[in-house]
Amino acid sequence: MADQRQPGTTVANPVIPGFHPDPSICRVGADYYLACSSFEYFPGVPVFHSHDLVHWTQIGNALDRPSQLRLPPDTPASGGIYAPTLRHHDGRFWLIVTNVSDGGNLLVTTTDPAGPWSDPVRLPGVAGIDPDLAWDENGDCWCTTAGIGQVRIDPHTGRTVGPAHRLWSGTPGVGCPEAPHLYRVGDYWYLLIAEGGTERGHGVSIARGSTPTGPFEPCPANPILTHRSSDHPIQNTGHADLVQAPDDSWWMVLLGVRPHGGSPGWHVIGREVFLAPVRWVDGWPVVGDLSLALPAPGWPLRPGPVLPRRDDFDLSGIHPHWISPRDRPEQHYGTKERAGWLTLHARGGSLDDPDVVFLGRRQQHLSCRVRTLIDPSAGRGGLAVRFDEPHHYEIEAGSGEVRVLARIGPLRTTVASRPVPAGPLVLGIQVTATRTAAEGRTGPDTLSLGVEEPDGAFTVLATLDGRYLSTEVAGGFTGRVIGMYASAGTVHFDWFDYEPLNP
Ligand code: 6LW
Repeated sequence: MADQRQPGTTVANPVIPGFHPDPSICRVGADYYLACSSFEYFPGVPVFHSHDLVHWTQIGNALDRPSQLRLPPDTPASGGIYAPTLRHHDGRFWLIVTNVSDGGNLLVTTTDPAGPWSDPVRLPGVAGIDPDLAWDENGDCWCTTAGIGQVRIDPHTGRTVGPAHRLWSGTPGVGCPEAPHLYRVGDYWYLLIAEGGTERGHGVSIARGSTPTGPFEPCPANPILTHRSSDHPIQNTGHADLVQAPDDSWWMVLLGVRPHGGSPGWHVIGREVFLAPVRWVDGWPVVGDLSLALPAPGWPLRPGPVLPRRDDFDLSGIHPHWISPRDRPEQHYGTKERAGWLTLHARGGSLDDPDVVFLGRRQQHLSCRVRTLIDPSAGRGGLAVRFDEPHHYEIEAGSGEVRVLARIGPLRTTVASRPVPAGPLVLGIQVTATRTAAEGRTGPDTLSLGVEEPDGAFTVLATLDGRYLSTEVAGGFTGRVIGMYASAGTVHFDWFDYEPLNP
């Protein structure tokens, strides 16, 4: 087995920051592909590519057409798309996933993971979330779901073949067995699961058997990974998938969070993708160091992709990282109406409304600055940090003024306002993470919302506590998304800057 350590070399974990939970990975030759959950956002299931497991580039979204992804208007925040499994088999990529808000499990395929992916094959006979796909030596396809249950399927038609059966309930006394992935490694079939719930008790356990249908013998060292009851800076570690590198080393991708501030610790950008080395001892996987500075894989690292700092909206298409709640109809979102600008036509009247016209990208860094040049002369709109309908902060321009608005649960308030001259102006939000070792009651970060003056100086209208836009307050499975919206009429945006800052 290859040496997994390069003395003195570290790379940053998380390898995919921001809300990208439930990672599933596969390798084809020298290329790795990874997919994650997307919940109420359209398009759904972001797909990433990497050559080294460390630097990832989003190449598309598996579900990017309404014929593949319907999120009805009553889809709640954190409804929609849960937990894909991505596999390569028989010359094709297969992705199985659950739309909890429209028909349950579905499967799409492609020969190019950047897309397009096929229209979905539905699996009405497969109950449960977190579906996994595995093919045995006979070519039979096994679909394993949270619980942990299993049924044989015909992946071409979505029909089940034979009855479903229960495989494993996880470790006695630990709840929520979920996120199964089934693999053949050497002489055994391995059943990897998450258990303990996706919060602080999360963990990864494994069992093995001689057939894909069991019986399965739990690993005596379970959980093979958990940070529960520890003061580790990465918490909620679980929902993992395994991959073997071309040099025969093994790796785990998993979700984890980075809580910040005082007790109880708030995580604000959701569950992120972390990487950990794995070695096999006596036929069981042993998970190595999982830290914010990860020992580099034992192969040459290529330079990582440069994050697009500015989106200029000069092309007819937009980057795949842009997402919108529930749908993104062309009549409300476009880059052709005014050349070089993004045009938004309002539908819902505010971010409180499920049909708000909002185009955002995940906040991926604990500290960052975003700016946009808005022309609100034919409407009203602005720049928002969205968690869900009852939790968002925004700075909004229109009718000769800018206002900072905050919605926290049942409370909605205008925090500050000021007149501005007519015409385009730059709105900005700076997110500043609290330094570690914070006092007991310090929040995770602050958000300063303001406008840029003609001389380029940034005037802050309000600085708000970030804890109210966190999973610990809002609940659910997502994280912050920052972007542009329209609340009345037509609003144009010339560009959008996202700049990571050192915490
Ligand atoms: C997902 C489940 C989980 O279906 O959270 O962490 C759920 N694990 O496996 C939503 O992401």
